[in-house]
Amino acid sequence: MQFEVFTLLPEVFSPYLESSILQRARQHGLIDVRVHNIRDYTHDKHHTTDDIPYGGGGGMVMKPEPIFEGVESILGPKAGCPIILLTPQGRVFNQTIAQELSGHEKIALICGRYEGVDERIRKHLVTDEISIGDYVLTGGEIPALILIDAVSRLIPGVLGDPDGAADDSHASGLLEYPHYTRPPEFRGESVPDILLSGDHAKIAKWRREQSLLRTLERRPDLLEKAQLTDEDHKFLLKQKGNR
Ligand code: 21W
Repeated sequence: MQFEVFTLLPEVFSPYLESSILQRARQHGLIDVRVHNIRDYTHDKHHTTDDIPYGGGGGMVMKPEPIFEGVESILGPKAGCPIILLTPQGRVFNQTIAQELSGHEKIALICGRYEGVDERIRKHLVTDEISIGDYVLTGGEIPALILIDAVSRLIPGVLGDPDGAADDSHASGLLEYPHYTRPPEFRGESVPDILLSGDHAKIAKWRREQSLLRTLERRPDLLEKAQLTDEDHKFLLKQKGNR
């Protein structure tokens, strides 16, 4: 899978991409991230990428020409792949969107800075607008890295474990059950006996119930979309009765 990233801060991408799982994925040819400096597609003496807004008001707006030229020179005149603008105005990124994007061979990501981008970029270049949540950042670079991270780990072979991604809390629609490792007792707190029992059926049942409980407590909104069995429903009803 190929990511073509367009940004005014190309240097922020390498440290993360050169670490751990994504580095390995790149070395194995599973993903390729090319980072393009929007400033390289300017032609004036000062390499201008932004300008004051028509109509007045504060802040600066990213000019259309360098972004159009950069994207078109890398993707060709008819891209055919998603061209995603990272913007606070986009649809909010989630696991379903990550799965959908992981089906593409190539994705272009445009990172905004300043107050935003000239509206003609949205209207005539971009195919999709994505936000990573309702808080204010200084630009789209970290959102682009988040998207690359979430999409890459869904590509077969990127995670060591072949069904690692299927096991995820957000793939099942529930939060994860509690995890424990050695030692069996730490600062007076023991690992639940059931996990040491060796009874795999009981352990699976306990984990499922813990997932349901956690989701009910912390993210009841997720229960509406989660795929629940009759037994799950019975368990949840019993919990609600006890509160
Ligand atoms: C932040 C750009 C605020 C524009 C009304 C008028 C990309 C982002 C970004 C940024 C504004 C994402 C204003 C979650 C984010 C991003 C920079 C608007 C204030 N309000 N996902 N002017 N959060 N942020 N400026 O910030 O580019 S995806």
